[in-house]
Amino acid sequence: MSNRSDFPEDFLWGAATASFQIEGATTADGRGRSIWDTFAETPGKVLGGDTGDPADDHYHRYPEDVALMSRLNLGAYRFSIAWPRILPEGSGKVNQAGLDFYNRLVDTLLEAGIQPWATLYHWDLPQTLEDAGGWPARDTAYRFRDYVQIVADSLGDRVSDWMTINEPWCSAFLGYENGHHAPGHRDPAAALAASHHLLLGHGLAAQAIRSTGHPSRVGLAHNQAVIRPHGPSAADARSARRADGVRNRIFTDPLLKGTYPADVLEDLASVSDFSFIHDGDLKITSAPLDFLGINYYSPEFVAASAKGLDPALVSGEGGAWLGAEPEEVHVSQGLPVTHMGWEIDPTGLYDVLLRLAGESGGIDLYVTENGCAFEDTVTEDGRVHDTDRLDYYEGHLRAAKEAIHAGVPLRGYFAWSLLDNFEWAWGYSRRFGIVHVDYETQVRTVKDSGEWYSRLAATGRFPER
Ligand code: PNW
Repeated sequence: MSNRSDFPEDFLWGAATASFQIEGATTADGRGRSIWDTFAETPGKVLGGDTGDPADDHYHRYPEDVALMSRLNLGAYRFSIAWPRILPEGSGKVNQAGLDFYNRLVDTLLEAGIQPWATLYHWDLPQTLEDAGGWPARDTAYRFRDYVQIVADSLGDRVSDWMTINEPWCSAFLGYENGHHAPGHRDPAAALAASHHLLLGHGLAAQAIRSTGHPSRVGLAHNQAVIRPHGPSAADARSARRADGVRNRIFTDPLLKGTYPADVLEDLASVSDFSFIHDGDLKITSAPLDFLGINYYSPEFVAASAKGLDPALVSGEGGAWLGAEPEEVHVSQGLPVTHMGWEIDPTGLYDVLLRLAGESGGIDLYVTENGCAFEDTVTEDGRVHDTDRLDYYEGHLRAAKEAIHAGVPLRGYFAWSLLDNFEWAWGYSRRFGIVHVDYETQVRTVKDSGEWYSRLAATGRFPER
């Protein structure tokens, strides 16, 4: 057994959460309403009718939760700031009590020696801004900039790393194209405009943060999809290319190159004329990033058509709205799945890290989310024996280690999630935590995966199992 570390000594070990998923206290201290309050209260949108309360009541229990992070040996904590706590109406009057909460959280983290990594938008858009047009409206990007300026002025002397937007694809497409997420619209043209305005908002927010003069770093958390053609046919390759365009390159090209991919503009010409791209926008969206955050869960296999495939393996259709043939179907490979039904394949993490290392010009990369849902129970011994989750983490972290050895500048990793939480349209039915939460009692129980992760974080070495 060698004593050498598996990870570089300064590798950052973290865990991640998001405001609406853990805070609860949705009416406390002047918080305004967000699109997720509205969506969750709309019958049929969230499984079981679950809402943002009580979640993990983290708004009141944050000292206990930071103590838990210390016990888990975390070097960093990725959390998000709820825009409607800071600006209940989306813009205008600042709610000092909201800013105070995040100031207390940041100070508590720093006292515990944990780096605060703050996401500025993890999907809880103030409802008033949605009523004024939401992300398909250009003005929302400017309102986002104003909100970010307020937060950066207040916390920028202590927050080491900012992520402007979490997963712009999810906000734009789940929110405005297929309606699975708030605000629940089904309008492809609106989704494309939303994508652009999220990127513009990112760029404007980066300017606002940098204007404070603090040495903090600016990035975002991007859920780059790992898209593979199901079969060797030219048609499947074409579907994969189109899916990659609208899932990945429509975001990474404006961010990293300051352009839009020509094939995507052509594929989508019948959906939108892209007149929402104004002169100068791409200069704003492509200002150099200090780091790139990558969220990865599972790869996706696409085929041009469901014809001839085992119907049991066709897990969904996407891209029919792209207009022209061929359509695009998602095909399962028959691998083991998590409680989300997402196939488990660590090679996807390796591939995405290699690809983005190549495309991002040598900036630091972080895995800002990776993890899995399983049906956990606290057993009679008072523990959660989540071997399946532990296997998932070990497999993916071994892939991350391989990527580092292949030269990827991967500097840290955040487990999704610190705590079981509100899993969006799935409500509380899907548990992603390395810490179990009993939603009746709010008791936290570190799962076996959490114990394992804490040992890895302390030593940089894969613990014996
Ligand atoms: C991400 N999809 O969400 C989010 O950043 C987290 O808030 C969330 O809890 C986590 O991943 C697990 O789902 C996603 O349908 C939600 O492709 C849905 C999808 C992808 C990411």
